[in-house]
Amino acid sequence: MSIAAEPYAFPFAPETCALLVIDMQRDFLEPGGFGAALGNDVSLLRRTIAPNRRLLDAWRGAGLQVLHTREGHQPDLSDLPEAKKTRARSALTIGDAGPMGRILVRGEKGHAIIPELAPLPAEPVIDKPGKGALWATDLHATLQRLGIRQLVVTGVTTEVCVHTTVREANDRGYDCLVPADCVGSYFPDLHAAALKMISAQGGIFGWVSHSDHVLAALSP
Ligand code: TIU
Repeated sequence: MSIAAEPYAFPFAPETCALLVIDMQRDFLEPGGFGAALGNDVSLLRRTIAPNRRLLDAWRGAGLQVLHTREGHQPDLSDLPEAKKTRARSALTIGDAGPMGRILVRGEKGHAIIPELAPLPAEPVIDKPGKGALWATDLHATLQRLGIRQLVVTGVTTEVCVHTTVREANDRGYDCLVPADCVGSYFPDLHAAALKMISAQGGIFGWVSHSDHVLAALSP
């Protein structure tokens, strides 16, 4: 079975392929959240909700593995390196009081996954302190235990947490497919460049496709 993709068809093996939904959190996506408070146009991210919802429904319907991630830190910020705190500084920074609680702190309202894409009880939710989902988490061990070798990676933002995760996963031997309509960025030029980087050079980090092609492969 294959999925139409760039730079060439993705050799889809459903039983060993997981859907990994990155950081679809209220603070990044909701009009009253952290991203919006910084002046970002959250509609650029919100356009990914409907295609993610369709993909999630089909993926669950096919009985395949789903995992979710959330970016965030312990309330005492003991897992927040000074480098990340400094680099993320804007009008608000990690740990500050934001419109939906403390920014990127676990347990706060803004840290939660948006209700439209709420995880089911059986779906692992990986809390990650970094941009990549494989650093300082048990995601790699979890995927190994589940027998997963391929990832369909969706979520936000394309050039930050999605990209870092795809790079980390590719280096660990996972084949990664990114459906372009299911990932989003506040910066359209960076989104486009990030997608090109994944499939360039013969697919140096992975494959880029569209959710329609993934759905077609899932339909009976
Ligand atoms: N999830 C994620 O991408 N976190 C970010 O901080 N993204 C930005 O684009 N800043």
